[in-house]
Amino acid sequence: MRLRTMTTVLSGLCGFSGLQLQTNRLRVVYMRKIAILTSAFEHWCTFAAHNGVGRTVTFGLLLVFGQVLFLFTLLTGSALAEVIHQQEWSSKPGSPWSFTAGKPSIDNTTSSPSGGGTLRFTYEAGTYSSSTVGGTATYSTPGKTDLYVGHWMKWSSPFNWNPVGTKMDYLFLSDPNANGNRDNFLFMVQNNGNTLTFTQQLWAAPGTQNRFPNVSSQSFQLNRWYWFEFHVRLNTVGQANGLLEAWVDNKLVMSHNDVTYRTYNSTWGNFQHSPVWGGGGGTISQQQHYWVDHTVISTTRIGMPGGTAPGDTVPPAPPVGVR
Ligand SMILES: [Ca+2]
Repeated sequence: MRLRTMTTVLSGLCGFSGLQLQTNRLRVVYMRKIAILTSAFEHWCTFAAHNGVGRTVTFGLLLVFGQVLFLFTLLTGSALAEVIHQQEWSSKPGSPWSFTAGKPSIDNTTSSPSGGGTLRFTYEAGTYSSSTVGGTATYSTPGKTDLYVGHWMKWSSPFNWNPVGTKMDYLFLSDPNANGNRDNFLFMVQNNGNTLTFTQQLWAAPGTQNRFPNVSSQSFQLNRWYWFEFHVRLNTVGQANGLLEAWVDNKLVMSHNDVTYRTYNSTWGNFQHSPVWGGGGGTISQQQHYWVDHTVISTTRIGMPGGTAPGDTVPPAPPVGVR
């Protein structure tokens, strides 16, 4: 009876906290643990009652209470530490989102893996002498040193890739340096859809720092949704020890642990869907689009919606002694 009550309470707690896949596994482990403990405690209570072991019962009770308290802290702590924001793009949200005037737009006609509306960036046909962008969507999330961002993305077909780079996302530090500029980085696609590039832009160290897939290569097709996710942990100021990971469709493609994200003390600040077509001009032969959906900003791994649970990304060691 107590076990059932405990399990019900915990289920309710876990359900209410809206934990994601990663924590689901954790909570299953702890629910099992707590169920076993509760069951053992009940048996002990019965034994103690029959044998008049009052002090031991009290001690047992304290032990179980401690476990429950620990579990509660763990679950609620995880819930608070997980998803900061999730956006389904059924309409343009208010603060802390902000948008360039009139664009991008909400598109309810394109089907997406997460359903409902999508965020659509439009590039008009023309020959451009410099970069162009179909709008910017900015989410302000200051105070974080470790951040995950994930979203669906798709380019229309046909689509002219920019000769230099077709950008997707930017992330800026929350504070400016002494000259009023913020260090930032971006992700873009180069080489006609065949290269995913990370570009760090440090004001104190002019000249960009590019990083490329070093785990698995990745090229992008048109008219196909991809789940894109990245993880960035700030470096110690003065040390090149920042962490960068990127996944495409849940596959780790990039993992670097020697990135300099900042040269002065600050935290992550503004995330942007800012698909700048550029770094240089070029010709767009006809109107084309870039779509985004299900934008998630989190402090832990998000994982592709509907995909397998994200776990460790280190492949298992090859079997030994198999003939
Ligand atoms: Ca949607």
